Formats: sequence, C-alpha cells, structure tokens
Amino acid sequence: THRPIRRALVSVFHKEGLETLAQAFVKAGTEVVSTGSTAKTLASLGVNVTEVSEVTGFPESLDGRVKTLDPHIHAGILADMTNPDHVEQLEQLGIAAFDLVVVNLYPFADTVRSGANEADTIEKIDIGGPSMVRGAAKNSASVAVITDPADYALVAQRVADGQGFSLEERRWLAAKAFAHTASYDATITEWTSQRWIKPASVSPVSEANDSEAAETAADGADAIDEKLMPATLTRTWNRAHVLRYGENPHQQASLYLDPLDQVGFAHAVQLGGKPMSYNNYVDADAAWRTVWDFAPRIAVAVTKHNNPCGLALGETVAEAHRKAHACDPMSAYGGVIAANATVTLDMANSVRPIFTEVIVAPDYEPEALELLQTKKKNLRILKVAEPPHARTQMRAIDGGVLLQTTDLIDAEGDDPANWRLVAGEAADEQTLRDLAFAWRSVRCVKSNAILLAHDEATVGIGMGQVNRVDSCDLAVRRANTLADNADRATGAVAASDAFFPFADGAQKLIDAGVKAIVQPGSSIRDEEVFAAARAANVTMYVTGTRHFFH
Ligand code: 93A
Repeated sequence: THRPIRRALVSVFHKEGLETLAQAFVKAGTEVVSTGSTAKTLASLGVNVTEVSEVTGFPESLDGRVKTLDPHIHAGILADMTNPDHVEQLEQLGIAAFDLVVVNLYPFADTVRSGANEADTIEKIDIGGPSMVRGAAKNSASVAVITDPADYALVAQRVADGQGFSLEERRWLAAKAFAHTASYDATITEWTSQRWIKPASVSPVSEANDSEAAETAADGADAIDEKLMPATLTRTWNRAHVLRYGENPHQQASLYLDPLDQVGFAHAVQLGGKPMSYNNYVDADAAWRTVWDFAPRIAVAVTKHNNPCGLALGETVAEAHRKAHACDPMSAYGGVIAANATVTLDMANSVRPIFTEVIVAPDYEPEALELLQTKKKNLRILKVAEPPHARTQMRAIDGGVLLQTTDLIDAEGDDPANWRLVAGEAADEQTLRDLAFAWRSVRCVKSNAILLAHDEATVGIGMGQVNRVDSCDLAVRRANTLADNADRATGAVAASDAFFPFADGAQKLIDAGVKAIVQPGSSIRDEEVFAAARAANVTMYVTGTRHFFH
C-alpha cells in the first residue's frame, strides 16, 4: 500500500520549514514542480525545481489568479494510479502523475484580521490551492497531501526512506486536508455572508425557492438575520429550520441540523401538535437525554425549563409516568414528557388530562398515538429513532465556542460498587437501589442539585440554587408539600451533585428525615459533613465523582 514519492507538487504561501523538505528532495532526487515564489525558494535551497508554467505551457496569469488551474496539473493530481485505465490515459496525454502535493493556502483569515480592504481580502481567497488539496485528498489511493507544515518532518522521513506513505497514512492526511479546506471555506462564508446579504430585489423569488427553510418555517417566523450569523461551525450545518421565535418572542431562532446525522434528537419526527418552539427543543432534548441515562430500565421524565420536575423508573412505562408525575404535579403543568420505551394506551390515558407541551418517545402504540393525536390536538408528539448519541456538547460564549465531551454516567464513581461508606450502616438492598437511582438522576438536575428519591422515583428536587443549603431546603419543601401524602422526605434517600462545602446542607436533609445520602465528597470540611451524618446515624456514601450541570 506504500507509494514511493518520485514526483511532488509544492505550492505554499508560508515558506517556513521548506528547508526540511528541500533537503529530503535533493537527497532522494525527487522531481519537484512548483509555483512562482515557492519555486524560487526551493531553487535557493538547492532543489532542481520545474516551474508550473513549464508543465502547463501557460504563463502564471491574471495577477496569479491562474497558476495551477490547468489539466496538466490536475490530471497529474487526480489520476488513480491503481487504475490501469487512468495510467494509460495519462501516458497518452503525456502527463506525469504526482505522488505528493504540498500546499498551504492564502491567509484569508489573517488578511481579514489585519483590517485589509475588501479588494485585498477577496484577492486572498485561494482557488487553485484548495482545488489541488481537494483533488489530492480525493485521490488518496495514489497521492499524499500535506497542508500542515508540522507534517514536513514526516514527509522528509517518508521521502528519505524511499517507501513513501502507506494507504492508511495517505487517508489520514486526506481527512486532515478536507477538514482544512472546509474550515477555510467556512471562514470565507462567514465573511461574505456577513457582508453580502440577500438584497430586497430577490426576496420574493428566493423565498419561493428557499425550499428547506420555507417548508419548515413556522407561521410568521423570520430566519435569523444573516448579518448576525455567528460561528463558522453553524455554517457547516446548513439545513436551517426556521423557528417561530427564540427563547422569547422578540428573539429570532433557527434549528441547524448536522447534515450527516439521520437519527439524533434534532431529527425527531413530529406526529402531531403545533410546531416545535425553541424552548420545546431545549426542554425535550434535556428530557430525552435524561431518560436514556437509565436504559435498559424503563424511565419517564417530566421536564420544565431544562430541569426534571419528576423522574421515575417503572415496570411499565405507564407506571414510570405516574410515579414521575406524582413527584410534583403542580410543576408538571405545561411540561415535557420523555419516555425511553414505547408509549402505551395506559400511559396515554394518564397523560390525557395533563396539560403538556411535548411528548417524546422511541415509539407509540397505535391506539396511544391515536388518542394523543385526537384528544390532545396541541400536544407536540415526537418520535425519535435512536437514543442520544452526541459525544460532545457545544456552548457558545462571546467570540467563541466551548466544546466538551458529554457527561455520561460511566465514571468509576457512578458505580455503587465503588462508593465509600463514610457514615451510618451499609445500606440494605432497596436503599442502595434508591441511592443508585438518585445518583443517576441528579446528573440531569441543574446545579446546585439536591434530589430526594424513594422507590426509584424522585420525591423532591432542589435545582439551580446558588448555594447548596437552598437546594436542600427546596428539595425538602417540594417533598413535603406537593403531594397528597406529604412528608415524603422522611425515609427517602438523597443525592447531591457536588460535595457539601459545609455540614449545614446535609444537616437540613438529616433533620428532614432522610435515611441515606450519596455525594461526591472531597470537600475540605468532609469530616464535619460525615460527623453530622454519623451523629444522626444516617448512612452516607461518597462517590469520588461529581456531576455539575450548569
Ligand atoms: O490565485 S490562486 O487561487 N490560483 C491558482 O491557480 C493557484 N495555484 C496555487 N492561487 C493559487 N495557488 C496558491 O498560491 C497556493 O495555494 C499557495 O498559497 C500560493 C503559492 O504561490 P507562490 O508559490 O507563488 O507563493
């Protein structure tokens, strides 16, 4: 699979590091073809270099706009030398193939950042460079492509050893090259689309033709003003669904879909109800992710404002829903319901009297679907093909994007077998099961999160407070006021998403009557916290793992 590097095409804007390549080329006697100033640099480094214009028989023209854009170059890049037919055609055409293409592009982003005027900026849109890079990357069967000067040393090695790159290596280089041209084009797109927006003169025509956006646009919705379009990232995700409005009616909003993803939550199939709103997407996505943290157990979450107001496991999906709803029936009003199992008629009947914005599930029994469709006309009914699979999460900050790997429940401390007992007696089987449930559940609650559970259902959730004591208070208050049979805190178990910085929060839970607490530990006041639990003979485990969710 190795292909020796006998003939190379080199055209680079930045000349730094070329000595490394030049030395290797000279030593190995590699034939080198190059553009104007790159050729000069290589010649000065002792390389016997052929000018592109000699190969094309055409002068570099139009101020350099046309240098390598010529079949003598591109046939040499694109010929698949593992295909005898291509080999024969090249021979007939009198064209020699390239084994290596080294390019770096005109510095478009640097030029924009330098404050250059429009004409100078446009001149720095590289056309020939990306064409060579993409051609070579497409033809990784025959050609190695280098866009990153950091790889010159590797090239020199492969030239020197006479073997060249393996197919695997060429493919890896090709993938890097495509990423490079994609980000290059995305930068150009961001610059042009902020300046060159749709003029009024074409609006009526283009609206009719703007199929994707027009078809899915909600009534009266405006696409986000093109001038406001931010990140390069969103530009590569190009299939916009225009939403009626954003988090509030005065905000514009769109949904962008990953063009290679067929099954993610964003691709949910809607089987009924009003169009999805921005907030519906946010809440339903959160709820959907929550229930899949419990698979293969059957779980149902009732979510509001990105937080669960009830979450439970059940033997059936209807049971799980009833338990989840019972946690906080008041807050469930206008919520989102997510299930990780097929919605049954039994569950649909329970949902029927509850005002609900969205329901999302992998599937629906036909009778359940019919009931929801006919009796709850406004309910947005979503079917999602696959469990959540996003391995990373993005969050925009001013002028940038934060990217992190998704918080999955798969850390060492998420396994109760690894928990450390620090107070009270070891939990019995049922208590430990509830603690495990509470720990898994607290992941999806906004920090500071305190969650009380009983019988694999939440009974009180304290979320989003800026101190842990308030979250404890809130969890206890919800447990003790929101159900018919109040005082659900007594005998419940508790989970805390992060350590107790002081004993006071834990003491609130203990005073409310919880029998066991699970928390990450590692506060400098751990001993005070443990002592409070010991004094009350309350079981306490530390996990060593934290699940902040901001
Ligand atoms: O203006 S271009 O888009 N037209 C071309 O045909 C072309 N071929 C290579 N720019 C072109 N290049 C770019 O020129 C390369 O991507 C590289 O950045 C630069 C190298 O030119 P020189 O060797 O003259 O510095």
